[in-house]
Amino acid sequence: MIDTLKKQALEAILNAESLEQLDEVRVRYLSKKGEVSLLMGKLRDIPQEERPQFGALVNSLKETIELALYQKKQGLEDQALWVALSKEKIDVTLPGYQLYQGGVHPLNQVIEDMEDLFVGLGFEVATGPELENDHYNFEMMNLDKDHPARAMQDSFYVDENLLLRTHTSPVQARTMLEKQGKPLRIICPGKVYRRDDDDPTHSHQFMQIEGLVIDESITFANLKDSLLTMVKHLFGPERIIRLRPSYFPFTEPSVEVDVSYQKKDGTLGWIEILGAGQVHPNVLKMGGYDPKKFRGFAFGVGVERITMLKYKIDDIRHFYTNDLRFLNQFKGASK
Ligand code: 2U9
Repeated sequence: MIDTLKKQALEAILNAESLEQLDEVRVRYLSKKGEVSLLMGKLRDIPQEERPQFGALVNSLKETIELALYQKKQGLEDQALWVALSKEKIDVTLPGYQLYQGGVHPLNQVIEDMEDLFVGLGFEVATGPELENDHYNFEMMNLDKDHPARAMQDSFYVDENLLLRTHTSPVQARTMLEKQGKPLRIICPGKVYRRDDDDPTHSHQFMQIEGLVIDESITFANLKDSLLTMVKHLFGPERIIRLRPSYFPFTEPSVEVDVSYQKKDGTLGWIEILGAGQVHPNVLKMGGYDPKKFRGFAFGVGVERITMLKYKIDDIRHFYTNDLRFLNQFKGASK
């Protein structure tokens, strides 16, 4: 009787095709009023001495059915999962989430482009502190305490001696001392600060690139050639430059440099873009170079100014206000 029941139960479990059908089998055999409980109820009808053996057999039957149910349940669940997964489709062609990707700031693009050019010409890139002392910012640039040109570079002083550098020239002064009289070729890009009322063409903080070359046989022709190379690289091979006499305390002679452009009527126009000159003998001397033996040339250019000219930007403040409508126009513009 027990064997027949076992056979029937195992067959029913084997034939169950769904979790629902399997549960029906469980109820039929293992619930309170199920076949196994009924069998247990027959315990009273059999002789006392046979009861333990009968009880053990029914318990073993129950365990066998439980195990078979458990295994079948696992099988059916795996099968259901497999069916669900094989029906489920992921459309790999759907676009993913759009991640915002920033870009290099237009001023940094121009700086990086200039660095590439000048490194290719044999220059090193030098940087230095933005908080400078009076000595490097002014004294070593041939601007002593009562020099009227100090007023041209109205400054932000932190105390009597410390100020936010008004140009990157102190980096050049420091490099001259480091090089201990050896020839040098450097460009110095960086932020500079001058007291100014901000408007479309002025900012109290802006960026400069200054260049300095010192060697034994440097001439003005070397300066002119370097500047022409720079201007053609920046604005195009059709451009030419024009030098006009000027004055800076750290260079003698000094020039202002204009770049050519074609006016609407086809004639040639000129726009001032930078200042330059032959390094003043006093500056050479203070930097540890003998002016009888060494010559140098130097130039300084406002990065905002050339970037504005290159990309026809009408207000310097666009560079600092982080408006993505402005900045996004320069994404991917760098080489
Ligand atoms: C050393 C010697 C000489 C750097 C120079 C200029 C001319 C110049 C201006 C351009 C626009 C500043 O950003 S701006 O306002 N600069 O005209 N700068 S010569 O001369 C040096 C620098 C360092 C040791």
